[in-house]
Amino acid sequence: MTWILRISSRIFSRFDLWTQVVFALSQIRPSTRLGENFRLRFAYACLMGRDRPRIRRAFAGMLRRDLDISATHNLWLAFTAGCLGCQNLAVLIFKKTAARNRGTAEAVIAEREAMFVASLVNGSLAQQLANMLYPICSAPSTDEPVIVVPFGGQYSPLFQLWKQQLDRHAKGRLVVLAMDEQAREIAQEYGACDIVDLSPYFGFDAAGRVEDFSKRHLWVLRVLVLNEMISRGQTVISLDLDAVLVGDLEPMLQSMPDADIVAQRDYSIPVDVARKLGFVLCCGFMRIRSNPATIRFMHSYATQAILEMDDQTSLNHLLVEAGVQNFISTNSHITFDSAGISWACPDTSRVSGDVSYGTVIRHFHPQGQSIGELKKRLGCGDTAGI
Ligand SMILES: [Mn+2]
Repeated sequence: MTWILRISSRIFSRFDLWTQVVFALSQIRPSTRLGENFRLRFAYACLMGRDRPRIRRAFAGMLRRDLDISATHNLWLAFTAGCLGCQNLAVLIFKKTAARNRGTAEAVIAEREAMFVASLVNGSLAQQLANMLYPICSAPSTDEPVIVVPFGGQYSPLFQLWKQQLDRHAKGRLVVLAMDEQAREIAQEYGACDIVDLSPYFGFDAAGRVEDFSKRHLWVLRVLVLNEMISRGQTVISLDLDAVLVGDLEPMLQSMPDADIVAQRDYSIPVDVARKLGFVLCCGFMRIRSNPATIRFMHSYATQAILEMDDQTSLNHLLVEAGVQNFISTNSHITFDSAGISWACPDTSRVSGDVSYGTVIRHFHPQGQSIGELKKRLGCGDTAGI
């Protein structure tokens, strides 16, 4: 019978019937039987319908039934409580899980999550970041933007390629968000960049890689960093490490209508927004000016990112909530107004989500290709363009 509930939840999701999604999936008992995908779907439906009493009651029932079945399951229950905007409850579940399972890997994760969520909610994390960013943001100001990129040490060959292409095609002060010790050391060796050490906010597995549960911390941390920089008057270009420049950035920006925020246009998550608007904004590439409107927007973006623990879903949800006005589409870009901000997105022929096309930025999602292969696909060998 559970397959009917699973399929129904899919159909309900398709029509944004979040209460029904929660109701269908909460019939599958215990909730440990949901499986990873349906757990994520359930959490997302909770997020989308977080103010509805029926959804909150369904989750409360699940919590009474299924809390402490396993430590791993508790981590998900706590995460889902966060999606409902109950961060204090999430912290409580994480703490209880840590205490009950001392000495296990799950306890270590739960302990760290409790601290992370609590420091997000009480503002101490934002304060720590502000302190770290103070020297960077108060350096003698130039007209050049700050270019922000997150970097985990395991991607060091990609960092080399990304940096080579950045030096060829963009101007600005590079700020590396180092996720681990190795990334910090490599960025230091490269020199000529500022480093923000984010490693204290991640957990690591035995091989020294960022542990899965804490990976998502990066997205909220990045929004908080951008928020701080924008409110201190910096123009910021934010790029993913897998968003590689293959053409000059400035001429493209110059050729577009003046906009507070320029961002990559995509058709991906959140799918419900993509269906509604016909596009989503992708956080792999953004150029954000600093002005009173963007400063105000970034504050609400930071709040939303803390709730959703994701930069892209929260950005697009803010867009849908505010509505899109004055939408204009041309061959080279789209422009629109939303949330008190003017937005522009280059056409995908210029900024793409694909490794094989896009004249200025290609934001591919690495699928284990070698660097040599990537260079070939991107058309940027060591001598190309020099
Ligand atoms: Mn990316």
